[in-house]
Amino acid sequence: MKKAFITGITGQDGSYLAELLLGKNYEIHGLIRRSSTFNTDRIDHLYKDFHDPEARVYLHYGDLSVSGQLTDFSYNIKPDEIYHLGAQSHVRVSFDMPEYTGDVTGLGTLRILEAIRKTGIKTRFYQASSSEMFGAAPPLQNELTPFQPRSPYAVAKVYAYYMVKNYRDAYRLFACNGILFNHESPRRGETFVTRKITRTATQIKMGLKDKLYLGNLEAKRDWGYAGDYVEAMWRMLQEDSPDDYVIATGETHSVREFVEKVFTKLDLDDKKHVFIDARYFRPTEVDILQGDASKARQRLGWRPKVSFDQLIDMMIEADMEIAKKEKTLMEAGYIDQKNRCPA
Ligand code: NAP
Ligand code: F7E
Repeated sequence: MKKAFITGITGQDGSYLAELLLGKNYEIHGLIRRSSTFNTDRIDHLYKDFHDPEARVYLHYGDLSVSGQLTDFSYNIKPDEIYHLGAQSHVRVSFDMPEYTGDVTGLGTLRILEAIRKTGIKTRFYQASSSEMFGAAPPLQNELTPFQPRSPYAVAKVYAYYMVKNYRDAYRLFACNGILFNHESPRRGETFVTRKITRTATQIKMGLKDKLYLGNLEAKRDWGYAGDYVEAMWRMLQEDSPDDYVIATGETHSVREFVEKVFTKLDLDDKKHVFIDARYFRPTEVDILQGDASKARQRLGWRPKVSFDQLIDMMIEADMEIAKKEKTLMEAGYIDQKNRCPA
């Protein structure tokens, strides 16, 4: 049985990857942060108490800002594969917390690479690199496109990307950068734009809310489905030699187009419900991302399976179920109208 160590296992990608690896009979170890409320919603369905003979998911408390612990985990677990997905991953928030983002998203990667080097364990390493590194570079972006990062998050990811390359060259680590373009799902965090749209639009449909506040509607993104993208991560680590790969659909759509599609599918008029709030604009924006994943297609045999429209349908369907439950609970007086802090 292969062993995998996943940082960021409680996040969107971590949960889909854990599912995929369990299906391939891996033993899974995940790094989780202590939180004052439960933060394991996305993986609760995979977890079995460690007394259960069928338990194959083990969680370890830790933090990417603490290097000694990461070294201990590497040494004690000796994973065959490490998927490093943990990060402060919100671009807008990275402008509010640039130092923290540099520490967790940038140095966090170095801390794991150092843990591998110092312990000398034989493992394969996946780095969650990002299309945000391309920033202002014109489309179509591929592995040869020079980076032009436009946020503290993107700069931190560029640092991590080059550290991975350096450790691969200097210490012969089997380390890969997956340069993933935006990928979404019903498990996407609610402050990322696609989920914010489907979540609020379905609440509007159920009469729970009336308004959706957004920032820049003209930005364009290459949006894929997270379930498809974690398959690419795994494939990279099964190759004979380590390399870097762009993972994308090759299509680009504006935030406005996403809004219009969602509201039309729900038979709602977006002009009546969608408003612009300057708080959601970024000091520097990435105007357009559109990836060229030819290398991954040819070498890994990877291609996206879920289309843009299917992704939207999937997210609307899941959020409609949540909104219906919320409505029932509200009518029974169990919850009040749900307001969230902005991000
Ligand atoms: P996500 O949902 O925001 O998950 C981030 C994960 O990192 C969570 O499990 C979070 O734990 C954990 N984390 C944050 N700070 C940490 C710290 N200090 N110590 C330990 N763990 C910490 O992100 P995602 O969408 O799954 O993305 C996974 C990775 O891919 C990230 O590195 C992201 O930057 C990168 N990426 C994402 C996309 C995308 O479109 N989704 C595209 C390219 C690259 P909590 O649950 O406790 O917050
Ligand atoms: O923004 C615009 C916003 O926050 C997409 C992360 O997973 O993908 C993600 O980063 C676009 C931007 O994702 C709102 O200005 C308009 O142009 O969903 P997002 P992101 O910034 O592209 C990359 C690849 C990652 O690596 C990151 O970890 O939508 N936008 N109005 C808005 N965005 C948000 N969040 N909220 C709004 O109200």
